[in-house]
Amino acid sequence: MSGPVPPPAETRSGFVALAGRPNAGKSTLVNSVVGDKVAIVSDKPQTTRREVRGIATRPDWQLVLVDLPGVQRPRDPMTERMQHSVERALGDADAVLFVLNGEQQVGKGDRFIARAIRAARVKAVVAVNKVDRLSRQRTIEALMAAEGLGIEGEIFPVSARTGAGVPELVEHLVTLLPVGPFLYPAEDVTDLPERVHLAELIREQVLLRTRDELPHAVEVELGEVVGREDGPLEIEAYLWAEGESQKAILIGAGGRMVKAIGTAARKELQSTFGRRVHLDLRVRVRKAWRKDDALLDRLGIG
Ligand SMILES: Nc1nc2c(ncn2[C@@H]2O[C@H](COP(=O)(O)OP(=O)(O)OP(=O)(O)O)[C@@H](O)[C@H]2O)c(=O)[nH]1
Ligand SMILES: [Mg+2]
Repeated sequence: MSGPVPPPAETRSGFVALAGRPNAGKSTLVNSVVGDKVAIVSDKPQTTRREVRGIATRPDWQLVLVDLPGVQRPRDPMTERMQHSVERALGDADAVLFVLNGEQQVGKGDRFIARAIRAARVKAVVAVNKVDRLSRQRTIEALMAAEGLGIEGEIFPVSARTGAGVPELVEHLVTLLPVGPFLYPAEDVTDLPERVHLAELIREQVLLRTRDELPHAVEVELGEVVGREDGPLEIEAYLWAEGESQKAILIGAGGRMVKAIGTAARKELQSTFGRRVHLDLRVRVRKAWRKDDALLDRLGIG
């Protein structure tokens, strides 16, 4: 038979919010489902600070995954805002995907999240992640521990890193979506504004190269972005540090640290946006930026 393919009779679409402790692999899982790097990932807890929606579209469904900050006790106005945004997102979603780190024992933090999900009265699914690091026996134990959390919903063993188990999980999530038209254009993979996406990819390189308190104390804000035809995308960005000693670490001996961050970030940006990038990074001190409501608003946190 020839001729145009008729559109599917019925489409499903909706939002699935990801909840879980910091470092469970929520952002990695979103990138794996979307097939593109929409959310930044690092081994530091609390990598995600702002909601990121990753969009996966097939002819008959559109799944919008809402990547959220890891749930933990707030420590300052910034983490408080992050926490509130998580609660709001759980209430607004069509379903919640609770991501557990299979490498760790189920703990107090997970039971706290399980209670919040039950209280939100939303359909839930559990993913036990990082099974690529577990033996068969330990995977079974992790699945049983997940069951002990008392979430009414299916439990899937997955590896966001290798993709194992992810298609089965996605297939199930789609069945939980309401019937309805697509919410975003089929070619979109995220709703992040380009400026935020750019700043996040730079922040990822800061996270990968810093440790202790520093990863949590740095924020990236874009300055001017100029993209002339035939020329590179010229990006100016500020790295906000909270004090002079942090600033010194970020700059590094002879400027080596900021240079390494800049080189790596430029490569990421070039491959993500498919064009040449010129990046001008400036390290600045802004005391207590995590308590600065106006700045947090501008940065879109909470
Ligand atoms: N081995 C293995 N590592 C994983 C897997 N998924 C994620 N990771 C690693 O776990 C770390 C945390 O991943 P993220 O995706 O940033 O975790 P997150 O849950 O989004 O963390 P927050 O944003 O801090 O809440 C990173 O180092 C990932 O590479 C997995 O399936 N297997
Ligand atoms: Mg994350």
